[in-house]
Amino acid sequence: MLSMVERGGDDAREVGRLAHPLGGDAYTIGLTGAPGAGKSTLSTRLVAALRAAGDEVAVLAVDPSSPFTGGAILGDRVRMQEHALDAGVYIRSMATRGHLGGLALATPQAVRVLDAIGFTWVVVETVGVGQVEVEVAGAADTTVVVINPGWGDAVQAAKAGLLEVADVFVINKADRPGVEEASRDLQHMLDLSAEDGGGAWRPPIVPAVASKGEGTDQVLEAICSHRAWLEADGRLEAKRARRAGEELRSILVERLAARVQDAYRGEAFDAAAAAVLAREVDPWTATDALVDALGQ
Ligand SMILES: Nc1nc2c(ncn2[C@@H]2O[C@H](COP(=O)(O)OP(=O)(O)OP(=O)(O)O)[C@@H](O)[C@H]2O)c(=O)[nH]1
Ligand SMILES: [Mg+2]
Repeated sequence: MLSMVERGGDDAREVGRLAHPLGGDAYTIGLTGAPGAGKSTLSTRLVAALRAAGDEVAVLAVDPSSPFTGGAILGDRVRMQEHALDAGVYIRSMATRGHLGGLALATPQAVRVLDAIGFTWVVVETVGVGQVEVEVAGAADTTVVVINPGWGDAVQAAKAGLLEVADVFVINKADRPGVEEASRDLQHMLDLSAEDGGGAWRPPIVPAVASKGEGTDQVLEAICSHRAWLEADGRLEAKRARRAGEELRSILVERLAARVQDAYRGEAFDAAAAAVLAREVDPWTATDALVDALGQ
């Protein structure tokens, strides 16, 4: 089913249609950050912690197929091997097949399938470079942004748009110097972007050494606090309602764009363009007629 989703088209739509009524119970965690920040190492640790609690976990490692991360899929497989024999864990790398919209459209469908199958948690790992990758991770219930110690990393994260999507910050590789500086930078930027008024969520900043498993429990606690905050006062429902609206909107835009494309190739369009050229009609009135024709 995930392969169908990856390929897109009618099969993907049919899979989505069948899966949709069965889902709604999975909690999604987005994990994003610069290449090599330690996302996969951290997600392996999180999987272990969630498994220890008896939950079933799926991980989608979204591979942007960029030349810089060509080794990502193999690397992830090797790192994730400790879970290979565990039936309660499912790990898959999703390829984008080169076209950008593919990633944005296929990932939510893949999550829908894993949700329908009954995974309690779905972790979506994306490299936090590029708007689409950031958006994909940001569409999770809780989004974890992984940065590394040292001056400037937090600033880079902010430039990539990661500040806006972060619910939890992890300063991974805290065995290296510069944890304090990175934390201070983040605090400062959070102060600047903080919303006025009480009740807003302020992303906690959690140091971790994923390679040694240090800080995993604290990261999970931060995720669970954010979840508890979302679940209070109907915030999670509101967030998911916004997401459903966003999804509908993008399907609608896609559909309408396809129809516009058809109309653009039609005779009525050529006739309208000729009439505009001959000054028989102004472009706005001509467009009104074309839009009316789209609705039929
Ligand atoms: N020193 C140190 N190294 C770490 C830590 N966590 C991960 N690493 C190492 O950092 C490298 C990259 O880790 P990954 O988990 O593959 O990072 P990633 O963010 O998933 O990388 P991409 O998916 O390629 O973007 C590996 O060699 C890890 O062993 C840490 O806490 N400290
Ligand atoms: Mg990775």
